[in-house]
Amino acid sequence: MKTDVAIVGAGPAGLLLGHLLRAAGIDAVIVERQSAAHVLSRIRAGVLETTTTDLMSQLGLDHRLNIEGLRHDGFHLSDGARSIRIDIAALTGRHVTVYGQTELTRDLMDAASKRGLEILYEAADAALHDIETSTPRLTFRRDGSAALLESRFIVGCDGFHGVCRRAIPAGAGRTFEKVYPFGWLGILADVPPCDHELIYASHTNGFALASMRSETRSRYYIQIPSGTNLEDWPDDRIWDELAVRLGPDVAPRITRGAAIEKSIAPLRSFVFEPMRHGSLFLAGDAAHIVPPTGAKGLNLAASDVTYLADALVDFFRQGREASLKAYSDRALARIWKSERFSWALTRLMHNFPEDGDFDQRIRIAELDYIANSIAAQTTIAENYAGLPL
Ligand code: RFL
Ligand code: PHB
Repeated sequence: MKTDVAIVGAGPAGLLLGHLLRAAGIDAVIVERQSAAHVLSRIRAGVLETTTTDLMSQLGLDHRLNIEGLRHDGFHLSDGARSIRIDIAALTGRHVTVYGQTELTRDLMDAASKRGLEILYEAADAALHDIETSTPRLTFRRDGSAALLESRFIVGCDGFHGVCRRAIPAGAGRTFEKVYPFGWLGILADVPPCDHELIYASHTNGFALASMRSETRSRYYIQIPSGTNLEDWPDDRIWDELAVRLGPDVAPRITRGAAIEKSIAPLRSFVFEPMRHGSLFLAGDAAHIVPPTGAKGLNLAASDVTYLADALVDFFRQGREASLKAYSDRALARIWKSERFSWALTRLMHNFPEDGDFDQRIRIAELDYIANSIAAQTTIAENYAGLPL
């Protein structure tokens, strides 16, 4: 099999890139390890920047997003003592859209075959060869037989645990990493949300987040120590803890219900530089991870592939390599700003085991500053809404 661009991974990065290339008449094939149903069963991001929703509009794939997406003009930071509303619309003239990653992925998957984007699901043992040449090869196993995909470029959109980043020889790249001693336990339930906006809450028991997928489906998270067992958290214990952490004003508005999904996600900040080695490019979680506090992961995947698609179109249409050479630096400039924001919001809103009374006072002072400073609120709002491409 031959194509222009072989993409590994059918998450948001791979699917968006595939569609952008097909829209420009460039051939692309996506090779995905899991089944489509498995990819759609992963409950992840919920908040889209306008850079991401604009991309779906540009692709003409925003029909359901425009109907079902919830426009949010603000969100809340609370610490029990007070709730600070970050008025994104008033401070920046922008907004974010609440639309689940599952739904965005479904829209991209459903449109793939109509647009000539081939996705090969359940492809096992993907391996990269000759990435330092202009004829890289991807081998894998599918339906019990060995398969080969030849292309001009391979793009690794295969997430943090994928094979593409690992195919880059040691010494050809550099890793920057921060692992947090806690994770998020998420619960999804078909109950109305406790508020029409998201609430990020800092509490002495730990962080909590009240989010949603629709007017009838809620998504909540609580900070839990690394190593926590999901079995130790039956639904009632989670609801009780959410009521405590979200505070007495919000607690009466929480509607409890049976979990339709529960999972634990570790928190990590991670960047791999550069995002290119020879004919291999990396995009999305394959190259970087942010803790979910800033709602940036999926949005960064979308900005990476916007830059990369532009550069690949330049290469295939005009034979120009300059944009491909600039891709890694261009993407990393935006990535590091989102890394900074996600780290800072995580630091502000979570309990760290090493924190003492001093750190607690600093946190209170910072929240107090944010509550009383339009400048501080604007900084948070413009980062949350998404920095320009
Ligand atoms: P993905 O989504 O991990 O997709 C990678 C795909 O590659 C496949 N794969 C392979 N395929 C073939 N061969 C191999 N060897 C392969 N290895 C892996 C995988 O099966 C998969 O289908 O990466 P991508 O596309 O870069 O997208 C990144 C986003 O998924 C991620 O950044 C976000 O979910 C992060 N995130 C959030 N981002 C936001 O922008 N806003 C949010 O509100 C938000 N909330 C979250 C989040 C992530 C969370 N978790 C679970 C980590 C909330 C949570 C709890
Ligand atoms: C979510 O709804 O899953 C969500 C929302 C905001 C975040 C992270 C996750 O910061």
